[in-house]
Amino acid sequence: VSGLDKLNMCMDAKHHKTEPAPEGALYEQCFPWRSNACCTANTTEEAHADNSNLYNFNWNHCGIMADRCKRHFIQDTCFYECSPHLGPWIQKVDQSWRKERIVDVPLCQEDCESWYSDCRDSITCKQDWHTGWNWTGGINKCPDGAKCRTFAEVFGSAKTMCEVIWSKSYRYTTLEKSSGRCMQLWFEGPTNPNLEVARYYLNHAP
Ligand code: FOL
Repeated sequence: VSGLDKLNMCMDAKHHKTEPAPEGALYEQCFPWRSNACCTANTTEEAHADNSNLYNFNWNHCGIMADRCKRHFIQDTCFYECSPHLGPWIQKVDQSWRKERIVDVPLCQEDCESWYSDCRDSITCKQDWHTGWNWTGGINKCPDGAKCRTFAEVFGSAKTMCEVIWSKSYRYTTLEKSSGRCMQLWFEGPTNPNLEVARYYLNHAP
């Protein structure tokens, strides 16, 4: 993958298109990605559903997740499925459901902190939501011995939640959106601010 392509590409994963392209009508919270997206309209509609067929993942595994918390998970799904500017953080993986993933995407502090503060009182039973569920019955249930507790109890901090919930997809930062040095889950389209952030990290690789 060339440097320029890394600024505009889709990871090789379960629902991603092979290449980014405009989408006429992305659904609700995914709307800001419409001018250039790795997701289809259908994926974005599913992203808003409980137990969507994307991963059969059940947000309500410890009772109903509050809407103000769920909207952050919907936004994370839009970001994960639609973003065309994640190239600097895409790595190959050997998983049954995807060949590539994102690792250590520097997340803007406001986005991580607001996600955690809106979810503090919601309930879960696990820190890492990628593995270790009981899938008998077709959707994820808490495994034996995993107690349902508040996010505040399970994660203890915004940093731990953002970094651990999707097994290091994100890196917590104290950078603000205005810095241009962190990736934004929440922005108002149609210009995606994350392109310039990706360009910066591509040219300042660790
Ligand atoms: N959001 C972000 N930011 N990064 C991600 O990597 C991400 N991934 C998902 C959704 N949003 C994301 C996908 N979520 C399983 C669980 C969750 C999931 C996808 C798949 C799952 O089937 N887990 C099995 C193990 C599967 C395996 O690794 O072979 C389990 O044991 O629970």
